[in-house]
Amino acid sequence: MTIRQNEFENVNMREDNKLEKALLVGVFNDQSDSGFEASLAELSELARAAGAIVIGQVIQRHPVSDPAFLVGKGKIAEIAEQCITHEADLVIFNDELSGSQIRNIEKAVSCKVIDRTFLILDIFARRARSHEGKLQVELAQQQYRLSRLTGLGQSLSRLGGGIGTRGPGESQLESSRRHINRRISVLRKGLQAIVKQREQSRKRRLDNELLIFAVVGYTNAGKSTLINRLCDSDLHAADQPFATLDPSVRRLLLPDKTDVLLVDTVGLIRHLPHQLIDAFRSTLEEITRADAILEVIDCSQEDLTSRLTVVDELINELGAASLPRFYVFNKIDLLTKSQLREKQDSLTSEGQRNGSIFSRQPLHWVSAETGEGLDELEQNIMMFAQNQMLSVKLSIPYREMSTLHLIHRYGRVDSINYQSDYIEVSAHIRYSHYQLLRPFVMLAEKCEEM
Ligand SMILES: Nc1nc2c(ncn2[C@@H]2O[C@H](COP(=O)(O)OP(=O)(O)OP(=O)(O)O)[C@@H](O)[C@H]2O)c(=O)[nH]1
Ligand SMILES: [Mg+2]
Repeated sequence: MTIRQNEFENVNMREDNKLEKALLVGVFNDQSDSGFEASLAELSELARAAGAIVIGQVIQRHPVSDPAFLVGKGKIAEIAEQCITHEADLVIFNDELSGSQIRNIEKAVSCKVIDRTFLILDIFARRARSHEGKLQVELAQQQYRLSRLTGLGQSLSRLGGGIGTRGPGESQLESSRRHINRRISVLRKGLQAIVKQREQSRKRRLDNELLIFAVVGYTNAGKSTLINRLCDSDLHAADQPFATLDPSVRRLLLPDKTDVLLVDTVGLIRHLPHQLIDAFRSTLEEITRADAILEVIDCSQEDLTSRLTVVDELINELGAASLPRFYVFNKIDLLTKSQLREKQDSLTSEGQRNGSIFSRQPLHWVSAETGEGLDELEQNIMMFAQNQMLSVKLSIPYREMSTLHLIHRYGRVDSINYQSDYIEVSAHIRYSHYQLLRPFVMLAEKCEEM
C-alpha cells in the first residue's frame, strides 16, 4: 500500500521560510489553576520547538461565559492590537479550541489561530522519522481536523439526509469529511500491517527472553540520555520536547554479565492530545509488555509532582500500574546539595502525608550526564533481574543434549560437569521456564542474592 506524504507537514511554516512570530493566549480558570504558569511556560517551549518566535502573551484572568471566543471581547481586542503592533503571524491558545471558536477568533483578530493540541501535533509531524511514526502522527492530525470540521455550522452541512444530500450537490463540508474519513481508513490499515509485523518480531524477542524495562517519563526528562549512558548507545537526545518518537531497544549488560533490554519511549506532556494517545496506542502499549518500568523524572523542575502525575495517569490508563517501578530522579547535577536535600525531604514527607509510593519505595537520584548514582541504579536493576530467576541444578541425560542449548538461550549457565551417564548443570533460569526444564531439575531454589 502506498501512502502519500503527510499533507500537514510544515503547516505553520511561512512561505519565505522565516520563523513565525507567535502571540500566546492563556485562560486562567479554576481547574487549570495550579499548573497554569508552568503550562504557559511549556506552551512557549512548544512554540519555539515548532519553529516560532514568541513575541508576547495575553492572559484572560476571569472565566468568560461566551463560548464563541473562549476569551472576553476586551481580550479579543487586545489580541488583535498586539498582533498588529508585533506583526504576529499566528496566535496560539493554550486551551483546546473548537472549530467554530478558531474561525470566530481568526475573523475577529485577522490572524491565523491555532491551539495547543494543533501545535503539539505539528511538532510530532516535524519529528516523525519512521514510517510508523509518520502514519501515527498523520492519523492524529486527520482526527483533529475531522473534529474541527463540525464547527463550520449547520448551514454548510447537509448531513441531515434526504433528497439532494448525496452526489454532485453535496456540500463542501461533507466532501471534506468523506475525504478525511477515507484517508483515516487508509492510515489505519497501514498501521495495522505494521503492528502485525511488530508482533512477529516481539515473538522473536520473547524467544530470547531477556527482561524488558520500559523507560517512561515526561518529555525532556533525560530518558534517551540515561539509556545512552547505561548502554553506551547513541540514541538521539536533545534539549527539546519530543526528541524521541519511535520506541528503540538497547541492551544493558549488568555487572553479573546478564543482559536486560531497555526500551526508550515517546515523552509525555500535560494535556497530551487524546488523538495522539489513540494513534500512538500500539506503541505505548509496548510499556505494558515490559517486566518493569523505569520512570524518569527531571528533578530540577519546579512542577515535579504535577509532571509525575501526568506520567502516572498515562501508565494507569494503559493498564500498566501494577508493573514493578523504579523511580529515577535525573539531572541531580543541576541542583546544589541543599536543593537536592530539600527535594528529597519534600517528596518523602509528601509521600508520608498522602500515603503515596514515595514513602515506601527506594528512590534513585542520578545524573545521566555525569553518571552519578548510576552504579547503584544498575545494582538495583540487577537485583530485580536476579529476583526473576531461579537457581537450579539439573541432571540431563546425554540423549537430551539439546536441552543444554535451551538453558543457554533462556538463562545463565554457571557450571557444567560431564558425568559418566548424565550432564550436571548449575544454572539460573527465568521462573517462566521452570516448567520447560522441570523433568531435569534436581534442585531449585530462589536466588540467594534476592
Ligand atoms: N544537566 C543534565 N542534563 C541532562 C541530564 N540528562 C539529560 N540531560 C539533557 O536533557 C535534555 C533532554 O534529554 P533527552 O535524553 O533527549 O530527554 P528525553 O526524556 O529522552 O526526551 P524526549 O525524547 O523528548 O521525551 C538533553 O539536552 C540532555 O543532554 C542530566 O542528568 N543532567
Ligand atoms: Mg528521548
